[in-house]
Amino acid sequence: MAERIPVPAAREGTHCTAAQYEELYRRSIDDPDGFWAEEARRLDWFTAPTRIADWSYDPVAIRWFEDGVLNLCHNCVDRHLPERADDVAILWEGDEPGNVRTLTFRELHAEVVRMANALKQLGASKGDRITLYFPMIPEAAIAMLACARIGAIHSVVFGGFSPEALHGRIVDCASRFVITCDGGMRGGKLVPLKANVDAALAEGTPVEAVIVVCHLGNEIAFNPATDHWYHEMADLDGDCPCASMNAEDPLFILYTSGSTGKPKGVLHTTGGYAVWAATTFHYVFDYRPGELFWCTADVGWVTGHTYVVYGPLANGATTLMFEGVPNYPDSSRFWDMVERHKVDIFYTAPTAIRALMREGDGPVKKHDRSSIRLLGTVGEPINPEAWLWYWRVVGDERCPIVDTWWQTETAGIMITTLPGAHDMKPGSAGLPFFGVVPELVDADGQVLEGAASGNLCLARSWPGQMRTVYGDHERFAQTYFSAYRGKYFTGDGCRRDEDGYYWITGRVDDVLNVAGHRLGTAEVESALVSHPKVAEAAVVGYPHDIKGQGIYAYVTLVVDAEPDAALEQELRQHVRTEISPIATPDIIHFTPALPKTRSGKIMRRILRKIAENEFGSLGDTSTLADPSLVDALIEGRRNR
Ligand code: 6R9
Repeated sequence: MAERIPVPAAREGTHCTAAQYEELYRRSIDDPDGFWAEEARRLDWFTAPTRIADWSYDPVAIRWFEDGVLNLCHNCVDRHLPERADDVAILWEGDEPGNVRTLTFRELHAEVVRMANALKQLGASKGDRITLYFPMIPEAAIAMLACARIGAIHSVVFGGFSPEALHGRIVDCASRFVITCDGGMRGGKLVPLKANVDAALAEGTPVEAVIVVCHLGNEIAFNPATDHWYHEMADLDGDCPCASMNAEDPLFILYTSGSTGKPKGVLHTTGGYAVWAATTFHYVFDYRPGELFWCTADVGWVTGHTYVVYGPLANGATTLMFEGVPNYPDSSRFWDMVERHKVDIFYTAPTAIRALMREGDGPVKKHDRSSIRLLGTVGEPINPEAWLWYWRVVGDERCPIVDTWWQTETAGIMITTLPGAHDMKPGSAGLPFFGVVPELVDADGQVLEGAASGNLCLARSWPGQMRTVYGDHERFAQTYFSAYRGKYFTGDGCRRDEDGYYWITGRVDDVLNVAGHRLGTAEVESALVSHPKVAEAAVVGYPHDIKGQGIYAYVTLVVDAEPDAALEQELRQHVRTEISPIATPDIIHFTPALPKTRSGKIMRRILRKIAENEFGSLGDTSTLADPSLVDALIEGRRNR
């Protein structure tokens, strides 16, 4: 029996007790239209929707609230002005401790209007794709909200991605505009964002104008043909009304890795995304006015979109944005900030918890954490040891923990316990959120009942579901709806226990989850083979203490290339510049050949097992063209 930890007593007036969850969940399933029409009222609509759900998974067409009209920027900013203009909307802390800036809703409104006017002045309008490339500074959120305000579609590219990766994303959605800043700081090191944009544009893009925010004042190259210093743009203060957006008008594109090919542009639309972000934030974090919410994710990931920016602000919450990293200047940084700012709700990733756990209890205990009321995790499965450390040491066995399972594709939280409602099981995400119908399916597509393990599918649409892959609806249908007809397939394996709790076991496709970052093995492979000395590469994941999964690359070289330490270093560096430091292989294993079937298919199953040090369970190797290769690969693994 897995450990079961009773949830600490709910506070007075909690948004959802166990009994209310049962009732609301039932209603969300029996009467989805009624349920979501009601939840949609947490937003301000210019025209309230009367048509609620309209979707089909075969053929794939998904629409929610389709006759509703709204603007998400209005919902995150303007509508809070009558009641909380002077409340803090964004509390920012820079890389250096104590470098703090606050923006009230009034100030945020003024900033968003300025940025929206800047976009309009340069000719951007409704439906334009605008690429944002930022460190974690308020201007990232301001730029997102400004796009939403004028109806432009933002595509935020993580500031840690290379010029090469940025270039691919700009071209894929044909962005005519980029908003960035001179540079950012992470852990005392400068990230040259503007220089990266320059390098991306040098390869040829449709970009006509780049707005450059001055953040650090570092030296940058300035191209008068395209670049506009934001602080030098004139006439930005006039009013800028919020565009009327149909619920199904696109809100943003966010690129994410899949099992094949280049990253896909996940497209979310305005109404469904807004309802999902606002509703999940309200229930899962049980937010009350005046509380300080801190999600440590970067805005370059979906977690940053939904729980740094849109979810909190749509609820009128104060959101904390942090530019730096958990171990700078030392590994007590998170807890130092919790103490100084009196954080109420703290939401982070298992990889950060594991890294901090390794530093011992000291850095945590020396700071007062009594302000924390609720803890959360997201991004990858959390191992029970890390969960228990989070519970005992960080939360003093006082704060509920929500382990929230969801994906870029889902917009927001899908499986979680609710604080005040559900007992917790370390390592299990818990129960489905309202309207979510998980199904476990075996390899033959058979739906499994009761306690079982299988591939995790979702049987019904929910408002926050992605609508398409930008520019490639066929790929959308193929990727998510072809494995099991009539169901959305998540790509995750999962177990359901006797209490109906879900335990995500990780990806069952060729997607890696490295320190909570999604990466396709195919992406890392194509970066490796783009190096002139590499003939072939096969990349798999292997268990890594801190990162959850590490990257293991098997590489064959062209004739004359020497498999030495210098080349290993060179290949690592090559992947960093092609994709990002987060994609750097942990282990490079040079081999004269890759194990293949007689028909020439790489046998990844065997490579995975060897990388995992599971030599006893390689399964059938008799179909290999050269079975003797396996012994050599095992020998090579042992020496690493
Ligand atoms: C939000 C986000 C999605 C993949 C997902 C799964 C893994 C996320 C998890 C989790 C176990 C959790 N994942 N949360 N696994 N427990 N609480 O991370 O989106 O970057 O698209 O990744 O992350 O494998 O399929 P994204």
